Amino acid sequence: MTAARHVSLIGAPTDVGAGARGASMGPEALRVAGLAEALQAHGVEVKDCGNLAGPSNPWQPPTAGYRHLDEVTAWNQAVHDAVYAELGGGRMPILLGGDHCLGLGSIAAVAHHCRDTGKKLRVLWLDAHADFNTSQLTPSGNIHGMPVACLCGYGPQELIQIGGKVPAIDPKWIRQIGIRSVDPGEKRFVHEVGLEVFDMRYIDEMGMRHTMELALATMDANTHLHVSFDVDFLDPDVAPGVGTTIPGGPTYREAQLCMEMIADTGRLASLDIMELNPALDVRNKTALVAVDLVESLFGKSTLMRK
Ligand code: HAR
Ligand code: MN
Ligand code: MN
Ligand code: MN
Repeated sequence: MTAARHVSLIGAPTDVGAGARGASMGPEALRVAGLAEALQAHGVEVKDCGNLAGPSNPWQPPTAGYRHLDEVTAWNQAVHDAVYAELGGGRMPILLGGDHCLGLGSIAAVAHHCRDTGKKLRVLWLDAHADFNTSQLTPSGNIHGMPVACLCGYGPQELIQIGGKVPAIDPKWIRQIGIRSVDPGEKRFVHEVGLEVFDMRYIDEMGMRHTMELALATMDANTHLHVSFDVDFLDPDVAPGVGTTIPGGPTYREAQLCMEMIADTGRLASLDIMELNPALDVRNKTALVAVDLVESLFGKSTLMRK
């Protein structure tokens, strides 16, 4: 819990893994929306590490099933190194994306840190998409549709080895929430590997409370909880500023409950805020919603509870 009181913001201004340009402006939009100030207001000490540097987006078609593999690799290596360094310094990294291909470097670093420290890892993947494609299965070649598969060891060698161990994580450590867009081959692969997915049908039928109770079950004092928050998790009415809007996502209140229940565990130790695309947003509304939800992740609630 102490690490969560010392946060490091790490900007990764790139859209090399995405199918639309603009997520490269995400880090600055989150800063403009007051992310650091909002965390400080909850007693969090915030260090803004500024933005990482990396190659520009060449905007090329796929080669052998991947778009921009070299550039995606360079960015993910930079993200891995920065996230790993902040964790080693006893701080809680918050990665400001950037497209979701960078979830690979971030979580590979977290897994690396957990190996160093003997912690158990639980990953909550909040997303409209499973991001479990491979070069064989992808309809687009966009690597932001592949990071979860890469983390589980299915992907190109240069990406899957970034955290120093292949596979970086076990699929059993992942819980996906909010899923409502999965490609046909990707769907078969998700089942084959046995990913635990709480899709929108599940949330509709069982409710967010029951969903989160299950997704957060069986953690203990030695668990490092990582949240990878793809902003397209949210319903597009709430969060239009993303490249791949999928209707039928969690409402504002459902998303708040999701974040509040994560906060209640006291186990949150690292976070990604990904896919925010200011070029598609309306008066920075989506960034403001993201900041509001992150406040809930850090314990803001309507009334004092404890
Ligand atoms: N599944 C589609 C593809 O692979 C779209 C993936 C979109 N991914 C994100 N991140 N926006 O979740 O191309
Ligand atoms: Mn995603
Ligand atoms: Mn090591
Ligand atoms: Mn998504």
